[in-house]
Amino acid sequence: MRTVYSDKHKLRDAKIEIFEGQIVAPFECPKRAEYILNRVKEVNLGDIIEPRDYGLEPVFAVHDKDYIKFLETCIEEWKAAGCDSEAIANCWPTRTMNSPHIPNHIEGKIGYYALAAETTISEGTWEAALASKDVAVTATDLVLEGENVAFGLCRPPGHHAAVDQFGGYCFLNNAAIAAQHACDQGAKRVAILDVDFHHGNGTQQIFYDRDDVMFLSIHGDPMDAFPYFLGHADEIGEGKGKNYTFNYPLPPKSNYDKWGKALDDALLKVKDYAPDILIISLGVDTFENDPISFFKLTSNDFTNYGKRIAKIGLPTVFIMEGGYAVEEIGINTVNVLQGFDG
Ligand code: Q9C
Ligand code: ZN
Repeated sequence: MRTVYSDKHKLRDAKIEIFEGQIVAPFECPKRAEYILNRVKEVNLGDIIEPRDYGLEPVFAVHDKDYIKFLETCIEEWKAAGCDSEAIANCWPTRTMNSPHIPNHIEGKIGYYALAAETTISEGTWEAALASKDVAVTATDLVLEGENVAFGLCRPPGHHAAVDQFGGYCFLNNAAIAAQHACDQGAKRVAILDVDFHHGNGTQQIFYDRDDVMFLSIHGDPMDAFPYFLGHADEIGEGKGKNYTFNYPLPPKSNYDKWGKALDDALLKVKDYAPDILIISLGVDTFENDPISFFKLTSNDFTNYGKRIAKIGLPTVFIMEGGYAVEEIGINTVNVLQGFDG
């Protein structure tokens, strides 16, 4: 299968993350994409191609216009306010203080648009996020144009990004932008299966009331894992979208036995839905040695589930999301893709 990749991901190179009460080097770092790309080359997975430039149109089809403006100008505004640092949120419209007014000051504005504090906005972040969505849309177009599968090596990831919020290392929701693009190109039904360790809260929110995009997610139970406030089994969609969202929250230490049962159920639902295209939000932070997650999948399990996804026989786009065991991220990611390719 072909891999879509852009060097521009390197522009997202933040120096800090807030983790367990400390300032640490970000888990979501440029080395991740390097390891994946190297593995793609090492096993000769297929050609590696540059993304096409889709501009902002597919972004506005999913995200709020003022949110996009904010992402674009955030770091400039932050510096103009006298802060010589990466932009980071430290106050929010919380449950008891949530008027609809969006503050003028960048400190208030970033709180309005942030869903968590761990993720900074650094110089170059916006440009990298733009390239990442181009990678996702290009991979999707390859499949819409007739290839049976393609891999979008996206970085930064996207599935936590909501209509007008960033966080969890995500800025633009690459998988959602890709799915909406497929709809706009004439797909009648699209399914997004999110196998990242974390719940894809952003993707869920974007398509929650829609029946033309099904969303399914297998993830660490939000009672115990980020993003904490979404991803419960009783979230099933609303309005027309009722019964087009499916969540499979799993407890700490879940192994492939347990995880695979959720996958089987999700794949049955996808098959019944018979989408024109399947988008996999591919995070490999389900790995047993992932530093920030709690599932127990082994490197071989990734190959196995790639095969299981291929078995339902749908045109499939893999969109890279998380995975933070950097040394093994290339092997685990490409194992899924090779499993799919057989
Ligand atoms: N104690 C993605 O995988 N922090 N984002 C978790 C764990 C945020 C993950 C803290 C993790 C975001 C795309
Ligand atoms: Zn994740």
